[in-house]
Amino acid sequence: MAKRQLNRRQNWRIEKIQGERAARAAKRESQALQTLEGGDLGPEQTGLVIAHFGVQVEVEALEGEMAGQVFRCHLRANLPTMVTGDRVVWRPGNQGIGVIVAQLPRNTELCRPDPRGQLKPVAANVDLIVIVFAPLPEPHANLIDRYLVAAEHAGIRPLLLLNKADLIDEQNAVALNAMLAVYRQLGYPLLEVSAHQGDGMEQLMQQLNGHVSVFVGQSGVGKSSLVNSLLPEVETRVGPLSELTGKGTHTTTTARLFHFPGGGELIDSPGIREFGLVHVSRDDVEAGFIEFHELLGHCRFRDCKHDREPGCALLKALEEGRIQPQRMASYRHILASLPEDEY
Ligand SMILES: Nc1nc2c(ncn2[C@@H]2O[C@H](COP(=O)(O)OP(=O)(O)OP(=O)(O)O)[C@@H](O)[C@H]2O)c(=O)[nH]1
Ligand SMILES: [Mg+2]
Ligand SMILES: [Zn+2]
Repeated sequence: MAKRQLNRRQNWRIEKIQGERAARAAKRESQALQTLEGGDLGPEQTGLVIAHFGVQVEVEALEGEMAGQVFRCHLRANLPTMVTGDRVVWRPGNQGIGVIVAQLPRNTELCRPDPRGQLKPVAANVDLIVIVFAPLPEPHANLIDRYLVAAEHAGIRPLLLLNKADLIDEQNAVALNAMLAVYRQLGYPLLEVSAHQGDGMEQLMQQLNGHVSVFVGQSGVGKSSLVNSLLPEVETRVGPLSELTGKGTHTTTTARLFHFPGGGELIDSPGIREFGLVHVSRDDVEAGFIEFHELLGHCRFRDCKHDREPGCALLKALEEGRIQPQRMASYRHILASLPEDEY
């Protein structure tokens, strides 16, 4: 009991300190904004958010003589949260600083829950989600399936990318190939590359050319290494795997957008520990499993939970091998993790 009270008091203190810190940052921000607004601001123009840091974002000018230049921008009050890939209306100020006046509508929005389970957009206006995995850190099919559900939900095309092909060996090949076979059979585009040795990188480049893509996946799979290999003039930070756990060490901390010389953009995003899907419904999850599409609506009971109901079209397909056991397990795992009311 005493311990719990102490924890509550500690929590309260932490929240108080964090609240004060946020208030101070907001005050500094509004003072900076006032100074800027009081000075000479250039005309309103469109820009592209290429990275964001707490309350400030980096905007690339898209128009006029300043096109291509990057400005650190403050946000006018009451604007929604900006993410990498957002198009905005902004006004340049002095010394590479500017003010964002408005956010332009997004075509697409890739979201994921933050550690508190609140839904946060991570990238805007992308048309290709590149789901990166590798022999090491050990890949999880369930995480890939979660990304596939999120991609379907957001209406964004997925591409599966196995990086570190140079690390495929006798020990991991069987399990890896079995996993790849599952996705090939489902018809998902899949590439095997090595950022280090260059294998497959040209095909990857072809797939990305002209698109706005975002690299997602566990920490340590080599997303930033792929960026460095695709765009040699970019030198984004790469970090080793933990010797203790074999997992990534969360090197990239903010999503950042890069341009391809021939057109198209690429967003490198921070790796994640796990990808909860709290914002989707049971229907959304089912819609994210493409092999279910032709079966849904064919169960005997309209509210079938595909658990052990008689006359279930999904269970029958599972028995007949038209649904792969790994995918059914993944589906159940995702459903079990949704909040109660969705389940
Ligand atoms: N063997 C091998 N190692 C690679 C390859 N690509 C990346 N790595 C290594 O994998 C580790 C992690 O690479 P990063 O590029 O930092 O991974 P990341 O996905 O960006 O990680 P986060 O930023 O933490 O999400 C580094 O030690 C890289 O050198 C590859 O093709 N082959
Ligand atoms: Mg990285
Ligand atoms: Zn059913």
